[in-house]
Amino acid sequence: MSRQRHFRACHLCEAICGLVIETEGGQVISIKGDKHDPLSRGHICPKAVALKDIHEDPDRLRRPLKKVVGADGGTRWDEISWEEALDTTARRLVEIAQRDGINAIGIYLGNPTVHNYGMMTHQGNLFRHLRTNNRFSATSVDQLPHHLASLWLFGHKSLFPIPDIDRTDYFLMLGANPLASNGSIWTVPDVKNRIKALKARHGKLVLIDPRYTETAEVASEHHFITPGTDALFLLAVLNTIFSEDLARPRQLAAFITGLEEVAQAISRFTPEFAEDHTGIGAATTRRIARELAQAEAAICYGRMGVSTQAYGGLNQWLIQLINIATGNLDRPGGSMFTLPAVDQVANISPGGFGRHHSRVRGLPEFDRELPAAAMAEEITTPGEGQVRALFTGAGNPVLSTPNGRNLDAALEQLEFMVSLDPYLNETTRHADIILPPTSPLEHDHYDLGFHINAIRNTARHSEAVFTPPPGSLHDWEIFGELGNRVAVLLGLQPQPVQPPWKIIDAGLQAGPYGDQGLSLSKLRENPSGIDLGPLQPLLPGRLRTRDKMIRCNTPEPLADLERLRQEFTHPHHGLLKLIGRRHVRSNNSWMHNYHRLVKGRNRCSLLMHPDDMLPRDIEDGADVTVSSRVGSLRVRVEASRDIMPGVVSLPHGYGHNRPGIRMDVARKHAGVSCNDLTDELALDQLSGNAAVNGVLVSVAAAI
Ligand SMILES: Nc1nc2c(c(=O)[nH]1)N[C@H]1C(S)=C(S)[C@@H](COP(=O)(O)OP(=O)(O)OC[C@H]3O[C@@H](n4cnc5c(=O)[nH]c(N)nc54)[C@H](O)[C@@H]3O)O[C@H]1N2
Ligand SMILES: Nc1nc2c(c(=O)[nH]1)N[C@H]1C(S)=C(S)[C@@H](COP(=O)(O)OP(=O)(O)OC[C@H]3O[C@@H](n4cnc5c(=O)[nH]c(N)nc54)[C@H](O)[C@@H]3O)O[C@H]1N2
Ligand code: SF4
Ligand SMILES: [Mo]
Repeated sequence: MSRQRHFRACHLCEAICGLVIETEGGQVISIKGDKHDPLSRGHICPKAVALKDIHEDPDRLRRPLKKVVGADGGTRWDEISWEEALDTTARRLVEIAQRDGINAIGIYLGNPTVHNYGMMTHQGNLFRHLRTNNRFSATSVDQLPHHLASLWLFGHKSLFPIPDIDRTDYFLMLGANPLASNGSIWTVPDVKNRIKALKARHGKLVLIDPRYTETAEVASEHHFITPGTDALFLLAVLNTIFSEDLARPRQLAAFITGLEEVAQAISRFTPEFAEDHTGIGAATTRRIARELAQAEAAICYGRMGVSTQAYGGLNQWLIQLINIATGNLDRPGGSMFTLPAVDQVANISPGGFGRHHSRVRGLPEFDRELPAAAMAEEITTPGEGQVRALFTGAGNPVLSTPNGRNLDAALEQLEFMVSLDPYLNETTRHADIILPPTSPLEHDHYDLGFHINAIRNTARHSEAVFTPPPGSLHDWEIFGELGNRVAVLLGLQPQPVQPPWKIIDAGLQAGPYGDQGLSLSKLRENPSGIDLGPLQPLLPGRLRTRDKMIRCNTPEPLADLERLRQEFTHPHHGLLKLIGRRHVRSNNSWMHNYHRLVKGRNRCSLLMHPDDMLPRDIEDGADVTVSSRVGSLRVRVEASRDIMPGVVSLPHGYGHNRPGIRMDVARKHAGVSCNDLTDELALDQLSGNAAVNGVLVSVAAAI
């Protein structure tokens, strides 16, 4: 048997590292970093080897499953043919939609959708026939505030300013831990060395986080902040920039308006007002504001910790206003826009906000999706528009959305549920039919979702490593097949389904580098990827606002200032604040079934400061009960001075001890689900994003 080398992108996180995979026969022999990849330069993390483990996992489903309820009321899963699985799914969806109206269909799409380009290019094949208001996704437990800020300021939900770390002098980072996450809305493989290089050229990384994280260890400066108070800190920074006359929008001045109005509206939010709540001294805040404003090139960036909290929308808007006011938007070494080879900004809708609202709680849609925190009530509350059938794709909302227990119970009330997923897990166990796609190594790959967020313009296409086994279907083929079956049932013409690479090839040729000959065949000749250069200033041309202006005085976040002011004029409550935690060997809820990633110390523990443990009589390593409005759970506590007093931290994505799942290794490392504590009512009221950070909890020694 001959050995073969394959060049391949790792699709597991946003860093999109280039890999060299050696195979022999049907086996993966080795997985290494690809030194010739222009973006990742050979970097990989310990998760890359999981590509082999996912592919070989005996628990990974290879055939469609159908739930069968026995005479004794017990359930079992039968393997069925693709014909039966697809026919039944299409028929049930159409029946329910025709009987109860289209809003009786619910859709939830999870995070790996964005890491699997065929799911992005082909979901429309099915969903164009299911134009329900009840669409949900992981976006509203994640980056929704980034989209909103981009829509408001730049006119398109996907126009994300990307920290140009390799050329910056000063980096103010809030609520992100790229050393564990490898970067998010910021495709920045090898981030540790890039931070080191920043410091070596006498630049500075200032990190604001309630935990002294892996990233804090390499930062120049770290400051604890009370969870959920970042808006006060950001306002204080911006306020200082205005009041000390440090605002200089430089090249942006010609196409921004409304900055003065913002300066006026925030004048009461001083560093002194913030200090009482954030825990960051007024003098420190002023110094940071001055350093940032006076640096030749500076970045302000915030991620999960400032998005999935009560002021996510306000935070992300303020972050961009700081970049704008200091002239660091669209400037080398600041936050810049990419010009990706397949240009999503040109190809997809800009997004919209609040054009309809959820039936039960009246929460606003964003980009035709409702907040995931509203999903359970839309299933359980009777009336017109109640969700009776649910399609989930690449998602595990039972573990990843607030009050997961509540959703867990709600899913049982559905009349029909189908899951496009390779695993029988906490969510898909509620399905009537599970449709498992091919393994990632069995289909080709293009990073449609992440070249657009990368610190350099690059493009790369990876061929499939293995030929899919007979009788298997890719995610995109499943969407195509289902879409056509639904079309026929609706009396419409089925459409030919072209493979996603054809769409990419067309996108490359029509894209910004098409006139330089970029095409799929060119990428195939360069399997490590093609470098299209560093990010370039692109404004105002790339703005998608109607008049190519940036209107800084966005009414919605300005109105939200009053909510903030009111909350922080009231006294404190005395409860602890729960935040999350990521680890480089884990990835959301689905990376716990691979022995080499979960072996060793149990990582699903509650971090707590000794000063909070002493008065509660809690000992290091003991079990504690953590309780919130929605529930309580028992978990082992780990004393740590790396966590701010008053704050506790528990990772999400665990809780694999539920009956009926088929993930053997994960069950043995079950842990508890942090989202059995997070609250579906705790939202950023502005955006509808889930506030999974800063959840009020009490902790007591377990009895
Ligand atoms: N408390 C708390 N909650 C959080 C977070 C947090 O920090 N704290 N983080 C939030 C964030 S940022 C996110 S993105 C969400 C994630 O939330 P989800 O996207 O709902 O959950 P994942 O854990 O990513 O589950 C991915 C599912 O996709 C399946 N899958 C993997 N690859 C493929 C594929 O190629 N095709 C298909 N069809 N299926 C596939 C897996 O088997 C798994 O069932 O969780 C959010 N929830
Ligand atoms: N290894 C690994 N990598 C991943 C993932 C994973 O699960 N594991 N998930 C992927 C996904 S889907 C995403 S979205 C990204 C997320 O990428 P990041 O946002 O970089 O990762 P997090 O670890 O969630 O970082 C959030 C930080 O915010 C802090 N924080 C919590 N609350 C607050 C607050 O109120 N204020 C401030 N200032 N900070 C706060 C937390 O302590 C934490 O350090 O990671 C991606 N990469
Ligand atoms: S950092 Fe790790 S998981 Fe992320 S793309 Fe690179 S190798 Fe894959
Ligand atoms: Mo995410």
